Amino acid sequence: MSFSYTYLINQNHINFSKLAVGEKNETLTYFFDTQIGDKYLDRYYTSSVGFVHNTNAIQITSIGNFQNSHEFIKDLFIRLDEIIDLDFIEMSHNNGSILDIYPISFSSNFQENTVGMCIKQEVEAGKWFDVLWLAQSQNNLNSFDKNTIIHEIGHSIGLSHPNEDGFDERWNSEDTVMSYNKGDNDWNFWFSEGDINALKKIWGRENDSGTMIFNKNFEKYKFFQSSDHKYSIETSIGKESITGMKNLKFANKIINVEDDIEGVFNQITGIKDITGKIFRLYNAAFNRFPDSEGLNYWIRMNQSEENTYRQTCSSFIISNEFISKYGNLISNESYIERLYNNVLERGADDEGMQYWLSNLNQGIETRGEVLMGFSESNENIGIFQEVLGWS
Ligand SMILES: [Ca+2]
Ligand SMILES: [Ca+2]
Ligand SMILES: [Ca+2]
Repeated sequence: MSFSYTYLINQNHINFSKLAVGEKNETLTYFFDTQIGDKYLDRYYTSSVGFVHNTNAIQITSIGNFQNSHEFIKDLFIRLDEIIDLDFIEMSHNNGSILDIYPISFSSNFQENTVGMCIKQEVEAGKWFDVLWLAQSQNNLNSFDKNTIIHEIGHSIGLSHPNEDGFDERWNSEDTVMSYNKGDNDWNFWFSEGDINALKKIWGRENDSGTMIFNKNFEKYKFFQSSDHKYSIETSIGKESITGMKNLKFANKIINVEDDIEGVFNQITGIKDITGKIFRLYNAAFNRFPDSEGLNYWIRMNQSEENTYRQTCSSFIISNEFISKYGNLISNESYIERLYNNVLERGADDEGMQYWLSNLNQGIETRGEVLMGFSESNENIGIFQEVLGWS
């Protein structure tokens, strides 16, 4: 069983973090306590009687910037800031900061095995977190300490234990820093892919510069338009809005949202007319979103009647891009399998497979005609309508 970021999502917990940061705000201010010595923390929480304030509720012994833990935390926030839309600013005092971090050697509310704690604090005017973590050794910030820090910070920015059980033996700190189990080799002290996906889901992908960054090649993604002309990209965490963005950066290219996404959707004038048919053919033949220029070229060739739709399909089929997607010498059966995967995004059903296979084997249809059949099937037109935001 593979780990899913959704195991870290608990909406109640997220809501607390979101309210702490503030609606329409994307900056989390944090404070790192460098003042060594004994001190008291107050507790603020809500109960059935309303807001409660317990003065001097927790006694702690602060150890200041233990083994450069302050630098570790600063670097953690700098690195995370670039990835998620939430932004981090350090404050020199804890008056109004959202996250207060205390490196300690003692806390009166810790049990024998407690090494860290993320305490939710709440008054009528707002919410914040106190994070306590207990250094394990006298003379070096080890991987366990770092894991404790990132785990507690993870809580403050909305992550829960995997399915609310940090000890679940199926996962360890390599799957998520929110696990209480060590990794195969060591304690992990950077957010896993699952952690990052959960954080992107909660806070959004960083977009402040007008550019959003995606890990895979452009061709791996699907794009959607909504009925009110908003645009989104489908990623491993679902649909993410790209409306108002300037550029999207992929592993293999940078594309311009206005030219390359809106510019493609704007060429579609109807579901069943030639503009829609050629759009669908791009996905069927190449399994990708059309490029604006290419789409425009083939629409013009058809509208001026220099080319028929059937001839366009033949041109697609002999292109290098088609051959690289489908292979040259594959069996009829594999060809149909790939059409199901690429066009309809599902495996073949028995009845469909038999139908297309017998048409191909008996020479009733060519491979080009089968491609057109898939591209113009009701199922694919349904997918296309969803992509287009038309119903
Ligand atoms: Ca950020
Ligand atoms: Ca931001
Ligand atoms: Ca932003």
